[in-house]
Amino acid sequence: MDMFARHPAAGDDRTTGIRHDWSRSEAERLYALPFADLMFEAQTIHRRNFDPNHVETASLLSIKTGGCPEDCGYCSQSAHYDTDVKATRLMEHDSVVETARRAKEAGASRFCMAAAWRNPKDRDLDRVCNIVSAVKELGLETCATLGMLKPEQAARLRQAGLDFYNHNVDTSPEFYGQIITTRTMQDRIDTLARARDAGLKVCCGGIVGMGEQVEDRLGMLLLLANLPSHPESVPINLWNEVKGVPVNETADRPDPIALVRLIAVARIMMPRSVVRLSAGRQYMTDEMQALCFLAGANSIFIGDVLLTTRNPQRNRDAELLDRLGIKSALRTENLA
Ligand code: SAM
Ligand code: DTB
Ligand code: SF4
Repeated sequence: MDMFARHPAAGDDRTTGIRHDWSRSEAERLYALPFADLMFEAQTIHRRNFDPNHVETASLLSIKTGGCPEDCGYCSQSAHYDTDVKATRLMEHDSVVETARRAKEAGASRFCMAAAWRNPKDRDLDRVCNIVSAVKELGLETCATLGMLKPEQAARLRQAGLDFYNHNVDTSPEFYGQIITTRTMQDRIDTLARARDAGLKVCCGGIVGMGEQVEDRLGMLLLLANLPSHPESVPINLWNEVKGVPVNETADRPDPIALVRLIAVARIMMPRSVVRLSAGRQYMTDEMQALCFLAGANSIFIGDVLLTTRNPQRNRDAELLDRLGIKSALRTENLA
């Protein structure tokens, strides 16, 4: 199937395969392909753009946990819900840098620092900028996720050496209002544009398994793929269960094949983006993860915890990648 033959007009670059004019019917048609055809299409595109035997390893640290004023219905860190997470202050500079150093030793190539803020205060941003510069000096790629940014804040982070800004759309525009009321989808799109304008690379994706329909998952991919530039990183999170948050009432974990199909559609619609199999790997079998890598996922978070929830143990990941012959910075020999 040649999804490019029908698009000789603007937005269609036949040499790179990068398009920003995906229609819902195209996304639905891809998603509904016989599994073998969908996987073949995704693998073909994946191999054209990436080493199919390489997976990026990112490490995550919550540098400021809990007490967040936003009401994201899936999140353990929102102050609106009674969860087991205790609020902390912004971590000390040296402990963040030491954690980053250990993450590098353990096989991380990117270090992502997350703060439970609606947006950073300028005073806090000064401290984060110093941390970013020090982490960058360790030879790690740097990523931060700090909530909404003003244009000058994005510029300062870039100057400090930040490579990526993570800010997720989380779900489809249609389902969004059922999950978050304190921040609009347009607020998120504005922050993404500010990060991009400041020269930051963008990491943007969302969550599945919150009770959304397949059409919402495809709606989220359409939103991402039709942004003015594709995010360089697209994290696909499977909701990691958290007690005490409203998403418990609606949560519905997708059937594994449905998730593999979604990853394949993301790969086809955003051929050059690194697709991260993000939260929720703790629920996945090795076989399911292997299918996700075949479908085009080429990044994972390593480490036993994400921000407040669990991730597969590092030795399980190292063994899985070894069994699949996948190269990464994470090797069994650097297991401390
Ligand atoms: N506070 C910042 C913000 O939301 O902009 C940054 C940190 S926030 C935890 C980053 C992203 O993690 C969220 O946008 C959401 O997509 C994802 N996330 C949060 N809790 C999750 C959970 N329980 N399961 C899966 N993904 C989750
Ligand atoms: C993203 O899309 N997933 C990461 C990162 N960006 C910041 C966060 C996952 C958090 C999972 C829930 C937790 O551990 O609290
Ligand atoms: Fe706050 Fe981010 Fe959690 Fe939303 S996802 S409640 S903004 S920490």
